[in-house]
Amino acid sequence: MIPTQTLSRFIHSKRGLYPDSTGELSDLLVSISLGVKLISQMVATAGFKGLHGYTGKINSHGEETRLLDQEADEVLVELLGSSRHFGLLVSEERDTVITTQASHDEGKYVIAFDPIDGSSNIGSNIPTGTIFCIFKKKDLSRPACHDDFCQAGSQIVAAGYSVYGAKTSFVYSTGSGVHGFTLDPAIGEFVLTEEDIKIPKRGAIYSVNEGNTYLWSHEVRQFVEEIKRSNQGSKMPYSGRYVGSLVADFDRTLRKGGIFLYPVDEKRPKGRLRLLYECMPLAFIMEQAGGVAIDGPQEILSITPGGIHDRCAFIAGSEYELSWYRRTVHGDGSL
Ligand code: FDP
Repeated sequence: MIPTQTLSRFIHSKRGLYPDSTGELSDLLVSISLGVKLISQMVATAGFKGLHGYTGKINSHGEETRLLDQEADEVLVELLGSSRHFGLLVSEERDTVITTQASHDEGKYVIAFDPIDGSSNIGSNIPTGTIFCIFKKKDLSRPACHDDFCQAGSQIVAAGYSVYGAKTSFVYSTGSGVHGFTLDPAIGEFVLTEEDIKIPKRGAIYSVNEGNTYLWSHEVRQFVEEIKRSNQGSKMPYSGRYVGSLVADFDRTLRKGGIFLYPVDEKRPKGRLRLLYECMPLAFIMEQAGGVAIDGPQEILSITPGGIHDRCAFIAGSEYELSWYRRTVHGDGSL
């Protein structure tokens, strides 16, 4: 079969949906996908290039950084920083915002990304990924500034992620559905494999790090107990699946339904995951696919980050399980 719908052709074919489009956002997505292809190649060859080890540096989150994290960060900073579309960049790997050549003039957008999500799985042949989200500057007539990242998730103009696993995939949304692509190594192109992905209304899988059970609130513990005991109307109980790479756990939840949860706990009162470049982009994708993403009491997309590295609780998935979670943990089942 001839792969007629490559990522760039697909994106350009959708431009008709946006009469005022300048094509800039389309170019950006194609640049990001090039970064993803380069990182995919790095991940695949990291073992024999000696990139599985540590840099010896500690990042702003107090974690040891890996050589692969650093290399992937440099690829994205170089590629996106020279695109002239982004005024500023935020990377999980850097403490402060990154100024680009376009900060003062034409850069209409800002982007936040996690170059390698699931770093602790590096070297174990377990999927990792890249996550990103793009905002338009709050005021196009001034240079990009830190405040452009302090916008609620509902203002995201595009978000997506890739998974480096048995295949390399690229999933994105610009606010009109979620589309999935697979890297065809024979031609070096992402090819459309799923158009308009929708999460099932109800699933049969829960995904959580159960090692944290005794750090959770009584209500979260009760929810996880309940979901293990009962799957009403089904002969089988819910299955537990936890890869420990957010992109992989999220991607499975999106396709199969159910619930992913990383709630606040005794040791992480603000949550574990990062709001700006993990939870917000994935919440945008989840909502576009018909699912739900909350931090507990509120929708993730209604939260405005106070700082670029803020942490957050993240509970996402199908309507049915999210409503159940809200009822049990927050006494509110309404969606
Ligand atoms: P990692 O630190 O390995 O990069 O937020 C990062 C993340 O992985 C997520 O990908 C993953 O879901 C989570 O942390 C894993 O946390 P636990 O090890 O606490 O379960």
